[in-house]
Amino acid sequence: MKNLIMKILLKLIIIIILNFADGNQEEKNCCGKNLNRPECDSSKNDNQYCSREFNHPEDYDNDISDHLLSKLRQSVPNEMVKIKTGVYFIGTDKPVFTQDGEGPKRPVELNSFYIDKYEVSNKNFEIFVNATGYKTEAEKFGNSFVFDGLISEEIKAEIKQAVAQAPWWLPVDKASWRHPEGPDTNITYRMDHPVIHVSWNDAVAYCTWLGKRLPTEAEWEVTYGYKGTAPVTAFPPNGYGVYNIAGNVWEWTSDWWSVKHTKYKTHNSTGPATGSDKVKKGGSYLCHENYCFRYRCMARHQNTPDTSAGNLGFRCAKDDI
Ligand SMILES: *[C@@H]1O[C@H](CO)[C@@H](O)[C@H](O)[C@H]1NC(C)=O
Ligand SMILES: *[C@@H]1O[C@H](CO)[C@@H](O)[C@H](O)[C@H]1NC(C)=O
Ligand SMILES: *[C@@H]1O[C@H](CO)[C@@H](O)[C@H](O)[C@H]1NC(C)=O
Ligand SMILES: [Ca+2]
Repeated sequence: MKNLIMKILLKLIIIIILNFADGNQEEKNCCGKNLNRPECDSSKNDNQYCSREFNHPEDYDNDISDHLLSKLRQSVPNEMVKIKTGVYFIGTDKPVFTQDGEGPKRPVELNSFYIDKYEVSNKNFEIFVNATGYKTEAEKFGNSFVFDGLISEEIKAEIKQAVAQAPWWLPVDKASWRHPEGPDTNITYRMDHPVIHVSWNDAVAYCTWLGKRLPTEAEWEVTYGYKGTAPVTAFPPNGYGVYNIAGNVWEWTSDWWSVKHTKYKTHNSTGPATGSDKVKKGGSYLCHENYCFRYRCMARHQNTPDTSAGNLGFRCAKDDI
């Protein structure tokens, strides 16, 4: 009898622990995990994986003239919004996810800058790829993370390498910006959708090609432009005329990830000098108040610079135009 009660109690405790662990897991999964990319081996002279250097747009031997190149560059609409010089507050003293380093609320002095009105679209990314022959890291490494619910049964059956810690994000072979849910899918009817499956390195390459850069985390947060709950279903522009800054897709920023911030005023804060992960902001279409409440201004998450996923894109910024 005593034994039975002990057994039942033990089972209960295990169930409680598992549930708790699951809850935590869920929080993490919604934001995506890092892809385990092979190390770059410079001794092998195999540039394939030394992507950042290899992919530098200027290093591409393309047979189109400078004139055509600059014409192509100009065909990407330069729709940017100016954010004024000023002292702004970023972060929050009421974090929802303390472990993400959402706090504290702190002043940051920013010089004026310009930021893209829209997330970079498939169409504009294609102009860049057409001009430079650029290959994204997902294409080079041969896979990218796709949300479980979007994968066809055929492809799911092929996936053997289930990711134990992130069952909802599966590395799908040949998934890329052109094939967002795997090789049997395409972007034909999604040219005005945000480009996805682009790594931080890919994002930097695109912005650089246009003479732009990624926004810093501080710039991104200031652009968000208002405090409070973000719209869930509709995505009207915010007060600055910037679209989908919250939600739709997560957006890469130039900052390295850290969860420790000074509470004192910084100038043009660019984040820590080094790190292993880059900050992404804004949450995605998969976020929801009850599940992954990260489509908030101060919400942040991280990925290694060579990771890509179906809910992660970017927009560019610039000091001056
Ligand atoms: C890219 O090049 C392809 C092939 O020439 C062309 O069909 C497509 O329209 C181009 N894309 C853009 C956005 O200009
Ligand atoms: C692209 O996908 C659509 C379905 O979304 C399909 O009708 C079309 O045939 C595909 N195009 C190509 C070139 O595979
Ligand atoms: C911020 O950066 C700009 C250049 O981007 C520089 O001119 C300015 O002095 C910096 N401001 C501060 C307060 O550090
Ligand atoms: Ca967004």
